[in-house]
Amino acid sequence: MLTLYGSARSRAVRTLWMLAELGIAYRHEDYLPRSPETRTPAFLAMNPNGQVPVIDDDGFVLAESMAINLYLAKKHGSPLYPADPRHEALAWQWSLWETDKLDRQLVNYVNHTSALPAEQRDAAVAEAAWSAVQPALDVLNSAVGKTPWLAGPDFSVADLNVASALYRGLSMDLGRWPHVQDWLTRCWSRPAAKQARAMREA
Ligand SMILES: N[C@@H](CCC(=O)N[C@@H](CS)C(=O)NCC(=O)O)C(=O)O
Repeated sequence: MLTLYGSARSRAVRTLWMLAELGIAYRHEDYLPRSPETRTPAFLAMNPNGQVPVIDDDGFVLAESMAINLYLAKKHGSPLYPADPRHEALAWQWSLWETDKLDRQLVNYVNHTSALPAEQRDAAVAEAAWSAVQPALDVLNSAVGKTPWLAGPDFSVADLNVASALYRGLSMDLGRWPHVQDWLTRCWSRPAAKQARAMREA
C-alpha cells in the first residue's frame, strides 16, 4: 500500500492531484508542514529535510514532489507519462524548471504579500520574489502559446507538475500572461485537479 505524507495545504496537493489521476488506493497521513509529526525520528528517517510530501510505496521512500509524480505516473503506466523519449525528457525539463525558476519564488511572493500575518511580511522579499516570478511566467507563457501542452500532444505529468505548483496562480491576476491563464484553467478543470483542490480548500 502506498502512503502519502503531507497535507493538501502543502506541496502534497501536487501528489494528491496525481493520485486522483491514477485512481489508485493509498493511505493519507495529513501532516502539515513543520508540524510535530514531521519532526519525529521516524519521519526524519524518511526525509531528513523534514519536509512534505513524502511517499512510502511498499517500503520505497521518496521525497520531492516533482520526482514523486514522475515516479508514480511511470510506475503505473499512466498515459500522463510520455512514451516518446523526447516528450519524457520534456517532462523532466519542465519539472526541473519549475523547481529552479518558480517554486520557492512563487511561495515567497504569496507569503510576503498575503499569506503571512501582516507583521511577518517583508516587502523586500516580496519584491525580489516577484522579479523572479515574472520572467518565469514570461517563459511559460511563450511555451504554452506555441503548443497546448508542455510535453507532447496531450496533457501530461509535465503540465500537472507545473500547473499544480501554480496553485497560487489561480487567485492571481495573470492578465499579462494570457496563455498561462488559459493553460492553467484547462489543467485545473480536470476532475482529478478539482478533487485535489477541494481537499486543499476544505
Ligand atoms: N522541493 C520540495 C519542497 C518541499 C517543501 O518545501 N515542503 C514544505 C511544505 S509545502 C515543508 O514541508 N516545509 C517545512 C519545512 O521546510 O520545514 C518538494 O517539491 O517536495
